[in-house]
Amino acid sequence: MADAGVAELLLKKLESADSGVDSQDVARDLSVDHQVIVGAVKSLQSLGDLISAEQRSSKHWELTGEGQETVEQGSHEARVFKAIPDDGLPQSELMKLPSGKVGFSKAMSNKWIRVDKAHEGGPRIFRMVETIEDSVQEKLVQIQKGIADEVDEKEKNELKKRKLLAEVTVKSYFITKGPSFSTTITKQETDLTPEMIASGSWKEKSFKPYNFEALGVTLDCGHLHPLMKVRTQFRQIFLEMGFTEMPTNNYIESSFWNFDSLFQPQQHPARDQHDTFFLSDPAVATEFPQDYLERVKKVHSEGGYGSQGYKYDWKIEEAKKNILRTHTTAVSARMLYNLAQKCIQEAKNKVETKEGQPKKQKRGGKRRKKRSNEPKFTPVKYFSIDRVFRNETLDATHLAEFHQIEGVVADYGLTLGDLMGVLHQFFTKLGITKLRFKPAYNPYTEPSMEIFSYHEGLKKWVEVGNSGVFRPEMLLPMGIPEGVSVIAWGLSLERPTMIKYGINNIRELVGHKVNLQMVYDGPICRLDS
Ligand code: FB9
Repeated sequence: MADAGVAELLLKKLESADSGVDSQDVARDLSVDHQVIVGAVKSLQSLGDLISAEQRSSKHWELTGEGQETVEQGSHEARVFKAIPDDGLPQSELMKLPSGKVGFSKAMSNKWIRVDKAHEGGPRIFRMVETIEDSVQEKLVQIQKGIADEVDEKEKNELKKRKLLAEVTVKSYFITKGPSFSTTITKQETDLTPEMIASGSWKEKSFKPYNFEALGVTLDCGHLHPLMKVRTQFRQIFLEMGFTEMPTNNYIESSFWNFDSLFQPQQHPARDQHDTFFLSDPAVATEFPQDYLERVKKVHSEGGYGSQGYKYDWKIEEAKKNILRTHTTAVSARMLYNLAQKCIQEAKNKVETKEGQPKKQKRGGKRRKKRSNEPKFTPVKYFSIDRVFRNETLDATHLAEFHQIEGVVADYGLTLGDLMGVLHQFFTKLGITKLRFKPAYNPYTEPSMEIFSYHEGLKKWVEVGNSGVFRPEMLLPMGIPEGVSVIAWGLSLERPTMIKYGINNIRELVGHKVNLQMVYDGPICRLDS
């Protein structure tokens, strides 16, 4: 039966009803499932005030399957009584009957039967009475006939305990005529067409009210992983701060760029196999800027640029080892080296150009003072967000890899104050305004600071990153001009993502156990709220 037909039948019943009708009664009268009537009620409600419907719930007693069987065959105890002949029945035989176990104990407690344990051949069951009254069956028959009120609550609950009766809650609607009641359903237009406007026919039509609560159609499309959503938000923050993204598409890095170029000594614990993944093939890198490599070797082993160095025998073999990069700071090192080389080359080109040209004399004035051929350094702001790998102890919040977020600013005369300032600006865009800085140590930055933020929810200060000023022993061998300083900071992508999406175990966020529905259902990410 179509819903429209059911809806019209419902209206007809309502018209002839004194006050209202119950949806369960209508379903029974029309021999349809109750949900069909519920659907008709919803569709009539969407048409306006044709009807009013108030949700109701009522309880009634219903026989269970076993209860129905009891009505037909008697209670278990009655069936056991009837199965015992005048000369009795071995107890072992009686227990094999379908109603044996349940019926035996009930018949004993009713004193309908007795056990003769001394009987030859083993315990034997005998009747104790000529006839019985099966009150359980009688009560169930009364309830089935709809005269349940004659059975008191205590008895009903007893039958419920024996799983012969169940109390069923039925939800229904009490339907009454609405202010705009009518037995006919006017088709409601869902579109106002140009033709209606041109002809004026819209004036005689009824339009379906706009449902502002309706959800949009679920698009069958791809879904971004929460990490990628948060990465996009961080990328947006860096871009609006004027930062340029670094090329991080090399997970494999030489130890030279990952450690040596950062003035991290070859005996540093972070460089051993407990903390770093080494490659077996290709095990070593072969191409390095030789002049730069020599300067790095010298600053490690003998010092230089005002530093005493580490005074150890620096080995190229150690620097050549290929690893999975442990931080994206390796990329920052490459970028800063390339930047320095570009400045040096430009300075050379400028000098060569000058040497090839006739010197221009100012009219009448003195010759301009010869500019130094010091490379002219253009300030830069770089960022990176990509995977890094560490041979860490795994736990609920740490895996052997994570995404590092790194910001780098290079300019003349930058100080720790500039670093604090850029950190305040960056974290404010994450909605983090209360920051504290704690002195720390990194091999490649001095001074270094751990960054803490006050977590209103946890009511405590939590670490939100690390930062520092790159050391001269790192920058000067690259060729970064004197006077230029580089400030940088880093944090992870996973930690803010887990906090934003309420994920406690990192394995729910990444890895083979991830519930893809979490990816589908994940809301958009707004870091600032
Ligand atoms: O991300 C971290 N915590 C964090 C970050 C954001 C955040 O956002 C909230 C929603 C608002 C919440 C928490 N941390 C750094 C701190 C801790 O989680 C720490 O236990 C884990 N750290 C990682 C490294 O652990 C092996 C996070 C990761 C980290 C640490 C340091 C750097 C990068 C990532 C760095 C650096 C650096 C320093 C100087 C110069 C250049 C780079």
